[in-house]
Amino acid sequence: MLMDKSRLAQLKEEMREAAQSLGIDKIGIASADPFTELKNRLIRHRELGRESGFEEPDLDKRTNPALLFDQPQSIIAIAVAYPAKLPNPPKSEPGARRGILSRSAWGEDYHKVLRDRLARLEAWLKERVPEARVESMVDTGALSDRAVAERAGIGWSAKNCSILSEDLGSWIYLGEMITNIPFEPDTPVTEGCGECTKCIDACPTDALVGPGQLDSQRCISFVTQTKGFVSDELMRKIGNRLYGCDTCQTVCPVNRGKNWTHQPELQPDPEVVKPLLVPLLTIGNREFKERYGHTSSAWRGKKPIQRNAVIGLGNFKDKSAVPDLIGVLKEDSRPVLRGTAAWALGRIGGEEAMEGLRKALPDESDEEARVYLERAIASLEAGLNGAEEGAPIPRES
Ligand code: B12
Ligand code: SF4
Ligand code: SF4
Repeated sequence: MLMDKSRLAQLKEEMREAAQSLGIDKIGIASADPFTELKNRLIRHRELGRESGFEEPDLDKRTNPALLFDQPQSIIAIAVAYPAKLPNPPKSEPGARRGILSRSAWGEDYHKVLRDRLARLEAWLKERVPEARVESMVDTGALSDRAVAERAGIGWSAKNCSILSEDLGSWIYLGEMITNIPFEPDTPVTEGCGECTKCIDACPTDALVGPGQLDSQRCISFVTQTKGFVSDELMRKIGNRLYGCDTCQTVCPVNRGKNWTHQPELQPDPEVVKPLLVPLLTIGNREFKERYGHTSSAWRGKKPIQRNAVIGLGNFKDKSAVPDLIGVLKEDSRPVLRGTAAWALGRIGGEEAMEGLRKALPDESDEEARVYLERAIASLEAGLNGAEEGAPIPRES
């Protein structure tokens, strides 16, 4: 592409100035060179079994922009900031317990919002450089959004794994656009965590096995997005999280006081993001789509969220939920829901729960769900509320 250096520098400056009006909170340029160090890191990550399985499996594509785009010249990285505080949060009370969606799932699905911002940026660029070619991606693309953002100076790669920006914090979604425009790359931000280890110390499952190193299989955010049975240990640690986990970000001092309310599509409806748990147990497909279909929490369907609602009720030890949980145990067609309801009843305890469990046992045909039922009964018989002991419950395969 024929463009002299001063024109390129001017265009870059104009683009930075236009960002806010395009709905973009931060913009930076990364070179399109291969991410060689990242590749080694990803190989090691895989060898250690720490992947979630949601990543693009082809590590060459993940780390070499030239395999995704003909002669890439630079990558434009963007960040869009999202809210961290719920206005007038509804109370979670005995008899009316609530679960919570992570902040990354508040408001409109961020894939849609960032694609919109990238489309606006593309139109802006093409107006000025008609021969520009671009390829945009958000989350589901092959590239590591965090590695691109880090290289483009959006923020540093923090100990909680997030891209953390001094001014925006880590409450930012990331996206990028590979281009044939040879913009001058920006300088990466120097690591700013210092001696702090608050996120590592606060992680409920010790999933942060080191600074910037995550064992995804233990990360609650990942676990809430699985569809199968969950181990007793992890169910206890899920607490009332219905989707995702924010703990390693809420404890971060850089995030203190940061709450971004200027992106209209990303503002939460408190009743949607902090919903009552009991109604979720029997929510129909149509209602689920209406309430959650527009959020990023819906991508795995309603089953994980319903399973997590059952787990939440168990963790609250909410006796008033026992009849509803017995309803799931008796009537839900999905073994994971029945088995998890048995676990929740075992955790809550009491005569009514025990009776429900005993009555359901002879009819339980699924082998794994039966294990949960038997274990819940055994623990209540032993006077242990909530299977305090016992062999590990089978994990999702
Ligand atoms: C798979 C995935 C997950 C998995 C695994 C997360 C992980 N940390 O690996 C699960 C389901 C657990 C997950 C959870 C979350 N995710 Co996620 N996820 C992704 C996805 C699709 C790929 C991430 C990946 O490849 N990880 C593998 C690791 C090894 O690589 P990486 O993090 O991409 O790259 C960094 C490391 O390699 C590191 N690194 C490189 N070399 C070396 C060397 C050493 C020695 C060390 C220590 C590190 C290091 O630096 C790179 C840049 O930071 C990206 C989107 C994308 N396409 O990139 C979103 C993405 C990372 N997720 C995002 C979000 C918001 C989350 C959650 C906060 C959601 C929530 N509230 O529940 C949590 C945070 C969990 C956490 N502590 O990381 C955002 C992050 C935004 C930000 N500000 O950083 C992304 C970028 C989506 C987006 N487009 O906005 N996620
Ligand atoms: S998202 Fe939650 S479980 Fe995962 S690393 Fe952060 S604090 Fe730990
Ligand atoms: S809590 Fe501390 S160590 Fe963790 S990301 Fe924030 S500043 Fe870094």
